[in-house]
Amino acid sequence: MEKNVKSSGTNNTNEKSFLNGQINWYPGHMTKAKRMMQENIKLIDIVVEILDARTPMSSKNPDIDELAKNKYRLVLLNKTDLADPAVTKKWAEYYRDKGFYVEEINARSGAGMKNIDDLIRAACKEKIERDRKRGIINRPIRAMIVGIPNVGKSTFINSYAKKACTKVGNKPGVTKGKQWIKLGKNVELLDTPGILWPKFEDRNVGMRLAFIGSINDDILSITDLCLEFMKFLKTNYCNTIAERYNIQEKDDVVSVLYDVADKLQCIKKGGEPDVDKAAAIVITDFRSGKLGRISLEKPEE
Ligand SMILES: Nc1nc2c(ncn2[C@@H]2O[C@H](COP(=O)(O)OP(=O)(O)OP(=O)(O)O)[C@@H](O)[C@H]2O)c(=O)[nH]1
Ligand SMILES: [Mg+2]
Repeated sequence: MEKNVKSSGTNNTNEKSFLNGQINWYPGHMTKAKRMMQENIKLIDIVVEILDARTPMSSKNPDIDELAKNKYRLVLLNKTDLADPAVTKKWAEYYRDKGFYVEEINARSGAGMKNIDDLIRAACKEKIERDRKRGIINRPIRAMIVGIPNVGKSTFINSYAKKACTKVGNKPGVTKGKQWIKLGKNVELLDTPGILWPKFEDRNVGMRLAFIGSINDDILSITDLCLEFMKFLKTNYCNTIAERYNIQEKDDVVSVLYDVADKLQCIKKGGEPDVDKAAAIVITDFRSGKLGRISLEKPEE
């Protein structure tokens, strides 16, 4: 892949790279994951969908609405510690308006996690009521976690299960080999999350997913990715780079990246600035929250 800074920007190379990535991204895993989800979805009552709070639209796979039709739904906006709180509020409203139960969480710290049990029960209240009328009391609600790579599915499951983690083995009527994690208030969680393939016919969607690390970094050179990210910051969160790395704000992002390389003493053997290294640091800083709380998209866009 072309890694020359000079080739960056909105040229055709980038468009092509994204298209290639879309076609070649481990189709084997993808098919297997989708099959697993289709098989398991029959067994469950509620689909708990995890989205990245920084990109709650781009990190939502549209296939899930078809796969999960007739299921109760809970949308979790995860990694809220990394996202702009005011924007996250708007996203929560946006999905509530669409009829989903929604919670803002930080699966890593546990913030927002205490409501999950009650929300799942609220979302499934029809089923609980139906069961009750038939004299069935305390039949567990069965949930499956779904989401695109890296949104925090495993972290969520671990955090949720921490309180009352009892693995129950094969149960009658349940396909062999499935593990259910028994949780408080009669909720059982399938311990294998459904991995969804992110969709990005839209270049901006692919870009945002690359920023957050949900698609392979090598779909685009890290330097090109960083320059795109810096352009986004310039428009939406200006001065972020200048403040973080203590450099002058400039219009030309390539020049800014050189300044970052200089400031961070990213230098190649021959003494040339190592912009690739600087770019990787900027992206890592964003992903770990060191650039502040940044949302990549807003519902009104
Ligand atoms: N800052 C922050 N990081 C989180 C949060 N939740 C998860 N992470 C981190 O995000 C990364 C990915 O989390 P995982 O739980 O492995 O994500 P996953 O969806 O299971 O990923 P795959 O198994 O690859 O599909 C890890 O480094 C987690 O520590 C959160 O709420 N805030
Ligand atoms: Mg995982």
